[in-house]
Amino acid sequence: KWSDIPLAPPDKILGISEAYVKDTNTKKINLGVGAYRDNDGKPIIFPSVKKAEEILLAKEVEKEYTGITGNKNFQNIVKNFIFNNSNKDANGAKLIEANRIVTSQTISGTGSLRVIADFLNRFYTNKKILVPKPTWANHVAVFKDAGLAPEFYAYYETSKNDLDFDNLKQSLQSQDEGSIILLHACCHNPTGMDLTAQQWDEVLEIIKSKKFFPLVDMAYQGFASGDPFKDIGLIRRLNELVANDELKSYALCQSFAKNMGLYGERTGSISIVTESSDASKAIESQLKKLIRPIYSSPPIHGSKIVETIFNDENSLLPEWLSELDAVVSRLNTVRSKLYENLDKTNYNWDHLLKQRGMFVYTGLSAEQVIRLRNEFSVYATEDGRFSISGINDKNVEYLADAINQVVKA
Ligand code: PLP
Ligand code: TYF
Repeated sequence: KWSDIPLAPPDKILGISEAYVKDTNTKKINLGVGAYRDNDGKPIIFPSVKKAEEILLAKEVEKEYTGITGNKNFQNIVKNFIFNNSNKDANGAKLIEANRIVTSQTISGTGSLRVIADFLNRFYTNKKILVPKPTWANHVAVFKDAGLAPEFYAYYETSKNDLDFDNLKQSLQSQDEGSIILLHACCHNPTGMDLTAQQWDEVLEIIKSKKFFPLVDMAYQGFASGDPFKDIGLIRRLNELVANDELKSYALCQSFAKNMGLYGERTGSISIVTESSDASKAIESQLKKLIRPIYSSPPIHGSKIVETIFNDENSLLPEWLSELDAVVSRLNTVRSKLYENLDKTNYNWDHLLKQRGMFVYTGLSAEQVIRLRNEFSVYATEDGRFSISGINDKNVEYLADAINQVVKA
């Protein structure tokens, strides 16, 4: 009977926005969901995206289905943008040239995670997937629903408000060989703390010796440095390992939701670096067989925007890059302003300045976050993650004051 179906709990992140909308306090602040807001607290459309849409509106003459894995032009743009780093990564260029990268457009980053999880469940013998503790909650949900077995590896120590690198290495070393391992390419969600190049090298050594299969999730490319070409150090390093035959294969889930502001357009991709061009052919055919009975083919509006921007190397592409840089620079400004206004006598806030991306991971307890919500109408998830694009010139002092009061008492 339908009436026997139990009520499911709301999503922890999206539930925050629902509660925020209902609050009538004019000083309310939404630091829940990781979606960009400008200094007036409003969502934006990148002007380069708007221009691309105008071009599409004028010239589009059909809305035909794209292929099951998207169209070649979009796939090539992704390959060239990320793996070839726009002609700066010779190893990636060779992999593309040798047909060793299979790319499929997907329903944004979440869709790419689900497709690769289904694919690995079908074709990879080991079902264990190691994910950092903490990680984006939906990682665990997607992997479980696809039949994989997520398990945490140490990543961050909240009591120290810092990476827990020694434990990270130890917890990977203690694993059996052959697991899948999820790596956040940059701007780790929720902590904002990434590994240094040196630390990545140490982790990659373990990955090699343990024969783990690396699955990279890159939802915030560009948000670490302001430049998407600079935020792919991990990809470059993985390409180098594959080129040197130290690693056979890895996969990348990627999204244009945040860095092009295409959230609801659901535009992203999955790429699998394979050991040979023959393997690529088989994998591509299996991806098609997997996707076809789920959603047949991906949406086309967002991917056409991406294509329009990348195909105009002289104006729209540099415009988008500078708009993205401005977004990241505003986030860094509000991060410093929040830091400046926080009372450092009772609490060391230095970790805020080391974190990158859309979030600060405050280290506040669930009780403190709940007090912020109940007493100050400041909405954030109970793990103490603040999505800082909700901060602006008008509310940063109110917010810092609220935090100071909650920390003091
Ligand atoms: N991966 C991480 C770490 C994220 O934070 C997000 C979105 O917040 C995604 C993937 C997927 O986002 P989308 O499905 O909107 O591309
Ligand atoms: O804030 C976050 O971490 C994400 C954001 O369809 C999000 O959960 C929201 C909706 C969605 C995908 C990602």
